[in-house]
Amino acid sequence: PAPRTVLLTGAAGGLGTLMRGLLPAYGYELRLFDMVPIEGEPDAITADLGDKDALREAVRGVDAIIHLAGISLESSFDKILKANIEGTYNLYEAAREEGVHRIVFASSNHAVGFTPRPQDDAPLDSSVLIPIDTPRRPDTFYGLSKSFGEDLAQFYWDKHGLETVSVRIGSCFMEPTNVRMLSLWMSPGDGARLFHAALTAENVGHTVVYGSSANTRLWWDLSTARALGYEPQDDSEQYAEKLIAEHGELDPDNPDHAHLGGHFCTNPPIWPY
Ligand code: NAI
Ligand code: 15L
Repeated sequence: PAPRTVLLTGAAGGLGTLMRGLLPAYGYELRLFDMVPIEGEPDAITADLGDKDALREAVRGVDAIIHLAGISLESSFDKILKANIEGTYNLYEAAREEGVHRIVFASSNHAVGFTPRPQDDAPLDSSVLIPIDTPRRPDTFYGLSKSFGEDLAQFYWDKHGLETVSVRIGSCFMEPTNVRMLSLWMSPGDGARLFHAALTAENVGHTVVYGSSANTRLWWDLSTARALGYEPQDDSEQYAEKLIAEHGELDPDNPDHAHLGGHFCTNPPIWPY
């Protein structure tokens, strides 16, 4: 049966807030989890991913989990180790112990961030799109933790039959804010469509997908996402003229623009806490 009760970790964050707004329309009943309280949500669980007892209670009785909680930018290895590596392990262990069978894991483009981006003069057909089985090339400790999360997900499928869809999210914000995001943007509406597909597709085992809208300037292959039933409705192209006027085209000689992970490869934004 399709899942109904879904634990949303990282529910206080940017993507969590967008999904709290959009996913109930698909019929999901969300249980919210974050280390910071969520205004207007007295039933949300306020706990850290390091708190195994709280996690065990949080996952008890849910049909599936969308795992967004964690450090979402670059940080020290120690902090990433606690929140993203140990935290994701703690969540999977809790899910296994409580018999939850499906997790949607928020991986990131930064797990493959050092992959060269397709050049602007390349023909935009599927032969140049970055394939889903491209070798992982993390661009940060952050990206490394997402690479670990994907391996953890594969392991829990092979060993314990716990299914995961790992979504290598591009940039999911209300609007794209730079030229790189014209290629990587996932509109919030498409984000909800993709999470819904990842929650409801049958027999996913461990499936890895790229997460973006059907952008004109797409760099990667959406076929594994489409195979889950995802049908993106949006395209960032409506923002192209304005963003290119503001920032200029991507420059092949600029190291910030050379790779899929963009400036995370050279000068990553640092998690402020
Ligand atoms: P965010 O930083 O706005 O939200 C992350 C949330 O996780 C925060 O509310 C924070 O309080 C919570 N959190 C952090 N450490 C925690 C811990 N130890 N225990 C409990 N809660 C903890 O990030 P955003 O943009 O909402 O991203 C959500 C997820 O999606 C992250 O895992 C991020 O890596 C991933 N992602 C997001 C992308 C995007 O475009 N927004 C792109 C690629 C991946
Ligand atoms: C990510 O993984 C980050 O969590 C998000 O804040 C954006 O920076 C995104 O990647 C991106 O590459 O634009």
